[in-house]
Amino acid sequence: MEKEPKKILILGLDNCGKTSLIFSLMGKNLLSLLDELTPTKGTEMRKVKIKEDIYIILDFGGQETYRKNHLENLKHHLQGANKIMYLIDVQDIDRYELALEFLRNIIQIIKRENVSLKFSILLHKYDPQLEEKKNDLGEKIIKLIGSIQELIPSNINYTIQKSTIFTVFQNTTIY
Ligand SMILES: Nc1nc2c(ncn2[C@@H]2O[C@H](COP(=O)(O)OP(=O)(O)OP(=O)(O)O)[C@@H](O)[C@H]2O)c(=O)[nH]1
Ligand SMILES: [Mg+2]
Repeated sequence: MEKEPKKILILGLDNCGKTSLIFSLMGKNLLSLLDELTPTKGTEMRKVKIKEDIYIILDFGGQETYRKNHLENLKHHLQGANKIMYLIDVQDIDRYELALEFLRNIIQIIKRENVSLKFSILLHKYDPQLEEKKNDLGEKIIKLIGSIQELIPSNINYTIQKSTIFTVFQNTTIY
């Protein structure tokens, strides 16, 4: 008997790497990926089979024109969802505040709807060379982590992970 599909919602600002991450999870190689990527229009649904599990992944285009609409519709999508992934582009320092603001709005809706689901915050584009460099960015990321922790109420279970598509997908829980 086929297993019940798992429903995953992926949100974040435009250009933060959501569609790339999904393609990379689907096993597409990076070269084909670079050709295919254009900003996601509205919301795209992808069905992915990994071993015996089927995932329904909702990819919410992050451009400003769509974000308000996503917030309005989110409560419907939360029904039956198993997991939310929220991506922040760690290399896009100038938009950390904006990324936190969008996250804040999403958290409010989750609180209001009182749903229980897994919640992962992904610090994305945490490429291997960033690990090696000890620079300003490291401090900015630590501050960003602090802001995320302040924003999320303690009764919501979440993890903060770093991720990149520039290795075979790497995803390490750090908090
Ligand atoms: N350095 C780096 N770049 C990445 C990574 N993941 C994705 N990118 C790049 O980020 C850019 C945007 O990727 P998309 O996957 O289209 O971003 P998106 O979040 O789906 O954007 P919207 O569809 O507009 O919401 C592309 O040029 C990708 O190659 C990563 O791990 N590291
Ligand atoms: Mg996209």
